[in-house]
Amino acid sequence: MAEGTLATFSATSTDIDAGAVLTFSLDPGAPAGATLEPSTGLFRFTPPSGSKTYTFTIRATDNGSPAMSDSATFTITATSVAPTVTVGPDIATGVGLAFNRAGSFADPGKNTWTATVDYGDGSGPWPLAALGADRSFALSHAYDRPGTYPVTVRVDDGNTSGTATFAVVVKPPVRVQAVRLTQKGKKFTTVFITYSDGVDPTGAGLASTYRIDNDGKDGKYGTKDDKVVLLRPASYDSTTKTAKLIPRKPLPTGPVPQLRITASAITDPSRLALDGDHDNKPGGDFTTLLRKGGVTVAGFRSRNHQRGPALSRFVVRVLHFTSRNRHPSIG
Ligand SMILES: [Ca+2]
Ligand SMILES: [Ca+2]
Ligand SMILES: [Ca+2]
Repeated sequence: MAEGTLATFSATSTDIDAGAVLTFSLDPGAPAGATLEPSTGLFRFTPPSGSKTYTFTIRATDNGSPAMSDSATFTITATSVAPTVTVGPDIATGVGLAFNRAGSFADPGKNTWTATVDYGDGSGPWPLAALGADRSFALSHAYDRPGTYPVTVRVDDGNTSGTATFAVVVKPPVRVQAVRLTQKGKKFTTVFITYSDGVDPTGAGLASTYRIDNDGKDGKYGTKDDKVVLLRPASYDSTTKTAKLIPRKPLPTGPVPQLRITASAITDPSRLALDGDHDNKPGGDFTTLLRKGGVTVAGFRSRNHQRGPALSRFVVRVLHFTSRNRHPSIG
């Protein structure tokens, strides 16, 4: 039988003396916790934990004088039962955003349990110190890279252990997927910015989130002669995940304007900021040059990333600005 489960039966005995009253008892040496009702012979025993064989001797004594008795010896063999661990389904979260999950385990034995959790990111198994009296535990962890991480909880009862696993899917932070320009004559009229995920329309639809500069006569950004291009009120279409910027005056395609997006103003559904600098972590402003005639910039450089909607003929090349070659801040 399984550890921690009740064994019960009634002992019976017959006495050939008419009217004899029998009293049942357990002989000394019976395992602790075993009981036998003297009058009915009801036996009860719950093996506490582990695989073990228990021996009992039940004695029936009559009320004659002298009292006569008889006994029977039997054994109960208990087997260890591994804990059953429950952790729930897979869960999604964002980079740097801790997920929280409550789990539990069941075990019929009267064990002393220890538990570990491996969050699947190479940090190794951690002890789960706070096992609740109700056999519950709490999981919480944050990941600093996108990916799918198997989380394994192991509960050990001293004899055997049980495990359960679920996956934490850490989504990459939102990025700029494409920047598209429409041109009329020799001027850009509209800038479309498509994000890789739905973003908060408040920030994405604000012109102040975006900044377009011309580099001025010196051909450099971050210098005094830079000119800020005034924008009309911006808008954001949550269906296409695309923001629309319209300069107050169409942008000449001659000088190469620079677009900068303030990362903190663009937040994904997990409220994580735009990964404008493509380091897989939220934050980092997005900067790109808006070149005419086919040198316009799209944001994604990774081949694994899905391209945005069909881009105009102006999008032919992907540029990525690292901290080495990025233009100085002009904020
Ligand atoms: Ca057990
Ligand atoms: Ca300049
Ligand atoms: Ca980043």
